[in-house]
Amino acid sequence: MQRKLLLGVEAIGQAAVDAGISGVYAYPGTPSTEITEYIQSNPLTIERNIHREWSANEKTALEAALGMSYAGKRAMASMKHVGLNVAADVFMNMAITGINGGLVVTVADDPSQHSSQNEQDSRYYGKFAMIPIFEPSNQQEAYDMTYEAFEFSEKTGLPVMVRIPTRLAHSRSGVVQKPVLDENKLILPQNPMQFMLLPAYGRKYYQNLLDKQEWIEELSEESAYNRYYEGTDNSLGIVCCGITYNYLMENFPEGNCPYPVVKISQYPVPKKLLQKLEDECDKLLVAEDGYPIVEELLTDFFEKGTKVSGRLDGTLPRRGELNPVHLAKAICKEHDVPFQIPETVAGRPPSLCAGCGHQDTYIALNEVIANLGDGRVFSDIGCYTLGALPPYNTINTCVDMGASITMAKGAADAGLSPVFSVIGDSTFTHSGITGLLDCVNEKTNINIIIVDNEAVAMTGGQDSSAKGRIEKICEGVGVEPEHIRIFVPLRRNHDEIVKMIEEEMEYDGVSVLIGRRECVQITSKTRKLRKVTKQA
Ligand SMILES: Cc1ncc(C[n+]2csc(CCOP(=O)(O)OP(=O)(O)O)c2C)c(N)n1
Ligand code: SF4
Repeated sequence: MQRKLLLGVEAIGQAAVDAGISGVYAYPGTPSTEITEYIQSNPLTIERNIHREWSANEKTALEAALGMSYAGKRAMASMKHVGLNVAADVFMNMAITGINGGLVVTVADDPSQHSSQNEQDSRYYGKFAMIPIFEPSNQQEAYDMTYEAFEFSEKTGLPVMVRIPTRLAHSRSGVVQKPVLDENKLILPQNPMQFMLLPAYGRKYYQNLLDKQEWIEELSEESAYNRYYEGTDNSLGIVCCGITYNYLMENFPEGNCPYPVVKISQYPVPKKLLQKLEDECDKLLVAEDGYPIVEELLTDFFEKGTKVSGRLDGTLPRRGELNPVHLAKAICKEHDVPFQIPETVAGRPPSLCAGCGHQDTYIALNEVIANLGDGRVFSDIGCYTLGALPPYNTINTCVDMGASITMAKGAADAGLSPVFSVIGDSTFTHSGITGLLDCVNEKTNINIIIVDNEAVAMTGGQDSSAKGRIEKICEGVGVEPEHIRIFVPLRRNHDEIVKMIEEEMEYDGVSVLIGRRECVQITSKTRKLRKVTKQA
């Protein structure tokens, strides 16, 4: 079989294609973005014309994936961890409806918050929804487990979550491929009411989900990905979840870890394997790259039982991603080669690119608000969030996608005036439109600046879902056309932009100012591409 050198995210994309998916549905978000990008550029995907367009947000993505599963075909939805908050409604409910075609939800978590607002652990969501979770420990498992997840989903009738952290997503290893499968045929669910969650049906289906729990626990017990490794020194037993098994074994290149180890890559947790470890060892260490979920499960509430250590008692750091050195320290082993960050990657604070239009918007806005007092610019998530840093120091908030409009509205409701919201074009279409509708309905006194660079720049320049149509959307939502203003964020337009913002600030109602200029990175990419095409 073919062997490829793949990133963890690419291994997942390749596995989904090889397993015969008919569609991937996703909204970009680091570190999950390349799963979809890999599928988009895969030759077989193109040959089969598999669905691969970006969705407007994670909720619409997961719902569409569920619809494809309803029609009997295999589908994958992919997102970053905070994206699952957006998709949580459908995620919880599809565990109850179950699936028809195999459905896999890939969620990439970001412990240490390399590029996220928080480091939440998606395994909680999987447990909350009571569905199987696959947590690979390396790239080959990322491939194998994703490939098998579709069949597992069809066998159990449940969606399967594949959870990976940033390190696994963005590091490479050789991956051996499995045979390419055909796509499923279009077949509607046998029970035409399977996806009907009126309470009379929902209660019954929830009971079905509860009834399946024992079975999926047994499947975890039998899983080839959950293993008990014998040791020679039973003074300590180690539980390693997902990638932490890799981190532990990097300390034992000969594979000679003296302590018994239970490796967990499939949930619900394999109770019997854990019981055996507890029976045979004096104390336990639990390593997991995320929250101390398994550690909490094993920690005896009344403190009568086995001593369990990990993130909760400080043996491992309470927050942030783990690494082999943490594991070495936890088992009192010297790590022979201390990890060092190469100088070329050390200390590069983020900043807006030279020539970025967001700068011109912030310079103009700063002039307008200079004498108004601080704390009135609500913002959001994207490249423009860098407006929180010097030399701009313009914006005061960044919480979750879309919150700039709704938080500004709440502050306006509280009496703060004037208030500003600065939001990107993709963030606006992701989850700003409904907030705008609230403002229109209540005639909120708010100035919304949509910094429209016609791209989802922060995640690599994917197409924005309403390119060139933002003003039409605002008008459709009910903003008065004379208070929808468009400007071009360029230094030479500074005075005009300042005047426009000041005029709208005087208006007691909803104003939308759209600053439209293409992201310069996209402009330069397009230019280079044109040059290459011309030369060819
Ligand atoms: C719920 C959620 N999904 C995805 C992301 C990842 N993300 C961060 S910024 C961003 C793009 C923002 O694009 P846009 O609003 O157009 O601003 P730009 O970066 O282009 O300035 C995305 C997708 C996130 N932080 N939260
Ligand atoms: S990538 Fe584009 S939007 Fe982001 S800072 Fe650079 S120029 Fe600005």
